Amino acid sequence: MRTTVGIIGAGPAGLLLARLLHDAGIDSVVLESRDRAYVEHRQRAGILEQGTVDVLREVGAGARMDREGLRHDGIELRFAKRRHRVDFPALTGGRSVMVYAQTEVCKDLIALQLAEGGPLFFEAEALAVEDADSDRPRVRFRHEGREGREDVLECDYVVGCDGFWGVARKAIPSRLTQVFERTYPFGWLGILADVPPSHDELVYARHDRGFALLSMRSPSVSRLYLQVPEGTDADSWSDDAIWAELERRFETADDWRLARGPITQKSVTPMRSYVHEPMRYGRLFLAGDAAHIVPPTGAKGLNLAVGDVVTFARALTHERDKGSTELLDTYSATCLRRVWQAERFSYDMTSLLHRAPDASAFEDRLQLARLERIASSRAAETDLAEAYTGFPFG
Ligand code: FAS
Ligand code: PHB
Repeated sequence: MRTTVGIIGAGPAGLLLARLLHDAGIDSVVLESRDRAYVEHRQRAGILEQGTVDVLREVGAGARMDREGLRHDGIELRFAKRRHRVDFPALTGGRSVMVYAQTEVCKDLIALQLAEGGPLFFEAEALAVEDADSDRPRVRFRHEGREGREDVLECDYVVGCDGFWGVARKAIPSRLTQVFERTYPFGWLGILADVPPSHDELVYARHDRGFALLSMRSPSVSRLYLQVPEGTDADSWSDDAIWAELERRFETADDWRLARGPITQKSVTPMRSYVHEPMRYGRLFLAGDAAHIVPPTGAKGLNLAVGDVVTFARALTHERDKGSTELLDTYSATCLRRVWQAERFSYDMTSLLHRAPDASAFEDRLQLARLERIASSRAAETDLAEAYTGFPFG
């Protein structure tokens, strides 16, 4: 098979890139190792920055998002039984975020791609990227598990959108790469529950017993998270224990109450900060979780992936239209500037709101003082609001 851009992975990065290229008249082929149902039901992100919302509308994948998504103009910070609302439009000149799950974004992009886009192969596992430093990179892959039978996709460019555990990154010689990593001694126990959200905006709670997050998927489905020790088995927590712990960590001085309901899904997500530099090697480009991971406290994961593929699509269109590779040549540096800002913000939010297992009373006080500062200083609050609503693309 031959194409201009070989895309490995049908997560939000790969799917959106295929749409952007399609709209620019550039052909591509998407290879995804899992089946469609798995990709469409894999619980992940839930917050879309304004920039992501705008791009999804541009590629024609905004209709259901605009119908079913929830525009949020703020978040609540909760600490020491206090409640502080951060008003995004007032602090950022009108910006907000959209609550619309990654599962739904993927469903919308897949439907569009299958209806009018280039080839999208599910159960097509990329095995390796070859000749990335030539002008004819190739992806060796196995389709539908046909043991022993391998296929080859010849490309002008390959974009690795294959996530943290993908193969694309491995094609970059380690002598040319630098990896920056931080792991955390805790993770998130996440639940889906069939109960209307107990608050109309997201609540980020810092508590001596650990972090908690109230989010949502719809007016009838809540999504909640609890900080738990790393390596925790989700099944070791009973539903009652989860609700009881959430109630403790969201406690306030007023009569706010957390409504309980049937838990339909629970899982534990490990926490990691990770950056792979460079994000390009020859004709191979990395985008999204294939190149960088952020802890989800800043709601940046999916939005960073979108920024990368917007930058790549612009660069390739520029090369096609102007015959100049300047934007392709600066792709890695351009993306990494935005990636490091998101890494910084996600790390700051994580260390602000989570309690390390060996935290001292001094560190507890420092966290409360930082939260107090955000609650009483417009400058500090604005910094958070600007970062949360999103760093500009490119
Ligand atoms: P993805 O990982 O989404 O997609 C990569 C795709 O490549 C997958 O479909 C995979 O099957 C495929 N693939 C892998 N290897 C392949 C191969 N060899 N051949 C073919 N295909 C291959 N972010 C938030 O903001 N909020 C959250 O709550 C949140 N929760 C998360 C929970 C988890 C468990 C994880 C892992 C991430 C979470 N994130 C969250 C971050 C998340 O949203 C990611 O940033 C986002 O999925 C990144 O999108 P992609 O780069 O497209 O990678
Ligand atoms: C989610 O809704 O899944 C979500 C929201 C905000 C975050 C992380 C996850 O910071």
